Amino acid sequence: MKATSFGVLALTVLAGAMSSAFAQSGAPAMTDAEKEQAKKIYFERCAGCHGVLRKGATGKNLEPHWTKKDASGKVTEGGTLKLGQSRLEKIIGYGTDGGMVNFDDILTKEEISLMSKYIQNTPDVPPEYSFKDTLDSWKVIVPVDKRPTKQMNKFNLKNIFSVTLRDTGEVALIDGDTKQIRSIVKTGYAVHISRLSASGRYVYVIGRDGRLSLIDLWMEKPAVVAEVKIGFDARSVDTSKFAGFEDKYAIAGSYWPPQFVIMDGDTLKPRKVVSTRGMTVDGEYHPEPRVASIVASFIKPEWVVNIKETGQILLVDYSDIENLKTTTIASAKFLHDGGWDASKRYFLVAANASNKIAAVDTKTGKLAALVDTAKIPHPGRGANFVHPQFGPVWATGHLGADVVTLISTPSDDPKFAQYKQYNWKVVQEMKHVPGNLFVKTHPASKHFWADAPQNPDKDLAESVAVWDMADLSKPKAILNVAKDSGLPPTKAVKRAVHPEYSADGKEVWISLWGGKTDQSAIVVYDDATLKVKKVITDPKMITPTGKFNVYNTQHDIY
Ligand code: DHE
Repeated sequence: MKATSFGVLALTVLAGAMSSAFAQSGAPAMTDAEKEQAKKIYFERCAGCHGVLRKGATGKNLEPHWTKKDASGKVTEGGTLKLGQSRLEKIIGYGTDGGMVNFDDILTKEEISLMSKYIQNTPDVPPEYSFKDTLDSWKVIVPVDKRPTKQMNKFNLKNIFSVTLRDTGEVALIDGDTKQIRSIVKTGYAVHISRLSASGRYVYVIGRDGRLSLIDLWMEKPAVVAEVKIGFDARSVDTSKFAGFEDKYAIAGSYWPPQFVIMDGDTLKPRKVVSTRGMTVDGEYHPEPRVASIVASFIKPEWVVNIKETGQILLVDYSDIENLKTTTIASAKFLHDGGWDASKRYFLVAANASNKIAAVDTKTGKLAALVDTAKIPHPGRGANFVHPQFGPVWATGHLGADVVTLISTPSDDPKFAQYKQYNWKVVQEMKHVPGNLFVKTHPASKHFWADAPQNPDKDLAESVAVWDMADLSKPKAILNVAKDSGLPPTKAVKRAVHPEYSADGKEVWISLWGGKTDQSAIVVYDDATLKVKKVITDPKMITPTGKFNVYNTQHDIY
């Protein structure tokens, strides 16, 4: 906002058409319309990392006490320079070394200026979302007794991929055998993940807007059979997978309000809402402890629910949901994504602000280890393989460091007894590049894949690295996925993101995540030869990101 327009805005305030922003000493004034626009952009682009209340997690704290240069003349907050309009505009436009991406190719100059003003104003506290709100939003589109009693299509369901079409609010169900799109399903906004029921029949898809959609793969053309809105902002979902509870329950985690919802698995009828507000591992109250990753145990009727801001890992026992029992395990902040070790007894989750991986022993219900790693671990679900020198390892990549970390994991198999001495130690750091989000391998493969979509270098962001797990000292192969796709070059980065294996472990699918109006693609590689097998470029496939192979997701194979 230019200084000359300030007086005009002040008059508007007096006329009563302004937000309360002007009253917040020293914060740039905004009209109600500007504030509404900024609120929408903040939710879509910023809240995921910085939090609705802007207390910070993956991203920095953005509360006015240090975004705003106040009239008191105080220039630092805890030794850090207060930001102010022009510094904020630079950070939003060009990003930072600390992992903040540049928004100059996503937002206009005016939007960047608007957002810089918005975050110097006090955040609004959004409304709560009650059990009744959840229940009122619940819709069964096809009742259970009207659904097929057997598979009505001829697809090889095991090898279907549920693909997030991030900017269209859809998922594409792509046949892994033929590479044909079998169905495009309307879902919530910017879907985050798809997860499978224990039977592999139902796909659960959670939108960032909290809309959970249940897709029945047995229908002739798979479609949504039930829906519910579990909150305003969400990222995670899973189902009950323990013997006797298959397909019985679903659980979805919300960022705002900070809570999780337990539902019936086949209808999504809400059964229970549980708040996650409470004390951090440091003993401080946090008003917005968001639900990060959730995973279903195979060895107990339990979900592992990771609470980001408190650093508490909850083991939620669903054997009696009317009398819910929860074990709370203190780990470290801020919990984000994670996956099972090869035995599926230990769940390993990134505590990304502490540069640690927390491992929970789901058999004993105790913390097994807190392992120090390089900066900002981001495993996705991680990847398991048998290291030639150190035995079973679980791997994580890093957003903030140029390595892939290999951590030795315990095994009951006597053939691995010699490796016990390494358990829970970092046994190797493989050289990669910063900006990695996902790593992947498969029990049938000899290769290990890692992307780098957040790397500031365009070539690196458009490429993936592949190691030979039998000899990790061999130079890794770098595959430029954008070039391999044969698509015309674009100014916007086509981020190569999220390697995902086919059910048989013979192909690796990589999304090329370009601009909303650019042609995107999924590039399918032959895992043995590292040659391109197929480039899927259907015009309907807009901004593909996460891909979830039914069989691998159902059985947590990675
Ligand atoms: Fe994700 C997993 C949160 C940005 C693609 N992401 C997760 C999980 C969480 C999370 C909590 C674990 C879910 C689970 O296992 O139950 N992601 C967040 C954010 O808060 C963040 C940083 C910012 C935001 O606003 O959402 C964020 N994530 C992204 C993206 O920008 C990605 C790259 C593209 C997209 O589609 O939005 C992205 N996240 C993914 C994917 C997974 C994921 C593909 C699942 C990985 C898997 O293999 O299971």
